[in-house]
Amino acid sequence: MIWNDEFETLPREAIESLQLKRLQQVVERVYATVPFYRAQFDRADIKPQAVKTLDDLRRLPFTLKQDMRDNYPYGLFATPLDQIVRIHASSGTTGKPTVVGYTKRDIDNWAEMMARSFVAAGAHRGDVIHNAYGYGLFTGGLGAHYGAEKVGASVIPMSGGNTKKQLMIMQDFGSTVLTCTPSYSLYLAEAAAEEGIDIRQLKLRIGILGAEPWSEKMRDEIEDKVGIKAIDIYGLSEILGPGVGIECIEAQSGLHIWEDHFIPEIINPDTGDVLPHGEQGELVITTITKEGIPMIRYRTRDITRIIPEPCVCGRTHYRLARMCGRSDDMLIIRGVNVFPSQIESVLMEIEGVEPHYQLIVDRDDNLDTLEVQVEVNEQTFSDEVKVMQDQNRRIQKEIKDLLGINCHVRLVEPKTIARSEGKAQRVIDNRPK
Ligand code: DLL
Repeated sequence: MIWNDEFETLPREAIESLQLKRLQQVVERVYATVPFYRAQFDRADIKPQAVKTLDDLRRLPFTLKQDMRDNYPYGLFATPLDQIVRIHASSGTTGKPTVVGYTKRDIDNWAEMMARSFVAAGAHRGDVIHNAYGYGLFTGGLGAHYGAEKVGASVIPMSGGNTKKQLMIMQDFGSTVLTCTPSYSLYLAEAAAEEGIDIRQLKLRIGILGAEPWSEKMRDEIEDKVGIKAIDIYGLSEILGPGVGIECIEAQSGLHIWEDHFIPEIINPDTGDVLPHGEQGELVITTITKEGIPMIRYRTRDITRIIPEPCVCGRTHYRLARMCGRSDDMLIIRGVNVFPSQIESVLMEIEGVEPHYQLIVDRDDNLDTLEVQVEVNEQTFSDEVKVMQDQNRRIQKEIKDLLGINCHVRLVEPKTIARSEGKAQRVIDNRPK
């Protein structure tokens, strides 16, 4: 099923001509209303009228998270505050958060994109959507909420936390769709088992999971343990919140990005050069309909590639491959680039290993060290030492084969690694800065 037949199946030429028209409008507007953009364009010696084709986009300067910080809180808003009906912010790990504002029309567009996303994921009117994304400054809760209402489904505004209550409500209210982070869906399954509930027997059909990186193997694990179809959803507060892109249930392969609202580019993160479709690099997004805080060539830091091939579902909007991590989460260990998701894929292949892990990075005698802590199941943990040793060696060897680095593996007892109600913390980097 498709929510918005007209826009989701536009032929490529129509998408591109709409994009160009909207791009020209937004560039004119930010130049006229946002001093930061005017200064950026002037410095690059480019006037809005110079954008004559979609390719001209590459002549415009990038916008960085730091630019949002420098203009904290409202400096990048393109409308006066009396037109802004909602403010969200993303929790910066250091310092001030980045602040975004939405006009009434922005909120409507967001709900439209989330409605498309729910329907693409296989949800519809009549579904009971159990929304366990956090409500608050984080965009997950309210973003999913408005979309669910727009679809006409019954939304339960659970927010995060209070896991026992979540399970009770899920059981009693007959939740059919779960929205939360992938790691929290596994935590729910585990907590259900502790309560004597078989989560697989509940009415849940679909999980719409995102806000953190996860691997294909993690999907298998979730589908098996939670008993749902697990659909990947992508978004970031600087651009919209959840619903920038979503997998369709037909293919479960790549996330359609709503190209009538966004223009995606993939760049080489070191040189800033735009890469051809299909090549992996950093995702850059330009918003072409946002009013409150339009973003011109925003560097997301997320690593992916564009899949331009047509999709079986009939949607014509390009897909983005599953995010393989963020360039700033990429660990450089003794000179080797390592994404936590690569290690996750290795771990998930190993029998008896649970999908709960943490990577501890440190420095010893000027040498980087990596310790992989991963839980094993009760069975393995009670097996003879030899079984554990074999498993340990196997993980070490597979990581060495894949990434070429030596690591220390620590198999830990079930339930020793901290569970998260939101985004999981996979990496602890103790190296001196
Ligand atoms: O996480 C918005 C969101 C809410 C998306 C609910 C999906 C579901 P932020 O807190 O601003 O916004 O974090 C954005 O999270 O740049 C990615 O690095 C990461 N991220 C989000 N979705 C995915 C995903 C929300 N599906 C940052 N896969 C992004 C991998 C993801 N990483």
